[in-house]
Amino acid sequence: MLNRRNFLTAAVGVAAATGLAACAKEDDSPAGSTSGGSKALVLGFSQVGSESGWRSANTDSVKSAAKEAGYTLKFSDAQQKQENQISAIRSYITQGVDVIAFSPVVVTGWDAVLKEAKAKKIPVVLTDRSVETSDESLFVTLVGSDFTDEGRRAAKILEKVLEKAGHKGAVKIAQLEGTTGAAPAIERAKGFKEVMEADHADDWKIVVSQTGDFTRAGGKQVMAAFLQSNPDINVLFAHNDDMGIGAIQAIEAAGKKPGKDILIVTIDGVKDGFVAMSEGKINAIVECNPLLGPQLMEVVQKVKDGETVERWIKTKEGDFMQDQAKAALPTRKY
Ligand code: GZL
Repeated sequence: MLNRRNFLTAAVGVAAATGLAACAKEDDSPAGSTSGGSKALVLGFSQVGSESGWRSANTDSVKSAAKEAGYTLKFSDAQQKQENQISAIRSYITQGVDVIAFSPVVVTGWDAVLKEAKAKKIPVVLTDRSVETSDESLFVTLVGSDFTDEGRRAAKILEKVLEKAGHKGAVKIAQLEGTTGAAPAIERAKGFKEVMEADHADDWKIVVSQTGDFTRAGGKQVMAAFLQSNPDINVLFAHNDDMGIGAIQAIEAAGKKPGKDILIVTIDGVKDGFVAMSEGKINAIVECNPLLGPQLMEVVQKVKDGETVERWIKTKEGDFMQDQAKAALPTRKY
């Protein structure tokens, strides 16, 4: 898995794939025209699924940026199943696309299919999430956020939320984790724990933690169970807005006030998260920018042209307290 130390500046060049684009496939964006009559770049993209508002915005960004760039986009939605992503990548290899890009649903289990792409000289670009592999040559770069830093930022902004709420006494935290085995789930939990253990070992405690699979339904269901087993929870850290929004429904059903009885910090910054924050139900949001499309297309062209690219191209993102929500809402792009 990528982390700040190993990959910040390692630059990797790749031979441009010369595979010919095969015949059309479902969900192809129209072939764009390119200067000099050369064939439009063909990009095979395997998306995690459509589990959250973040994911929908990410898909829109990839599709619109590919269209803007004049690329032929072959797009597949894996419905959060790794086997679907592997078969989509295999299909792109068979079709001889120029570049393969994907957001890996979990970090392990990719070496075999990525070796097949390498054997056919098709470069692979990771977007959003990373993979664990001992063979660095299996992908060229990651275009995405630093999830461990997002976890640290969530803990740091929780300090401000507690202070603003005038919280006194023990901080009993429920954690709604993302998809088990997914990079954002692993790394956000790690970053949050790092700050908690370093700066709040005596008064913060994660009393319960379980995956809600990044979905609203998952967040609601698991939070309801949390409230049964740990009625004295006074903070919720949710790895994404959608699980936080689902949890709000469970908190209200239990007769408690989200944002007051239970302070809530989430990650993503989708519009519905900002709406909940403007209603006082979420106390702070750590942004994770899904609008990776333009950066991805830029990198894809460079990779096809055999140019050297950075090993990790990080997205820029901010953090928002509740009193910033109303002003920020009109300009939120996702
Ligand atoms: C993060 C992304 C996560 C979002 C969730 O980059 O992988 O997946 O935080 C989404 O909303 O489901």
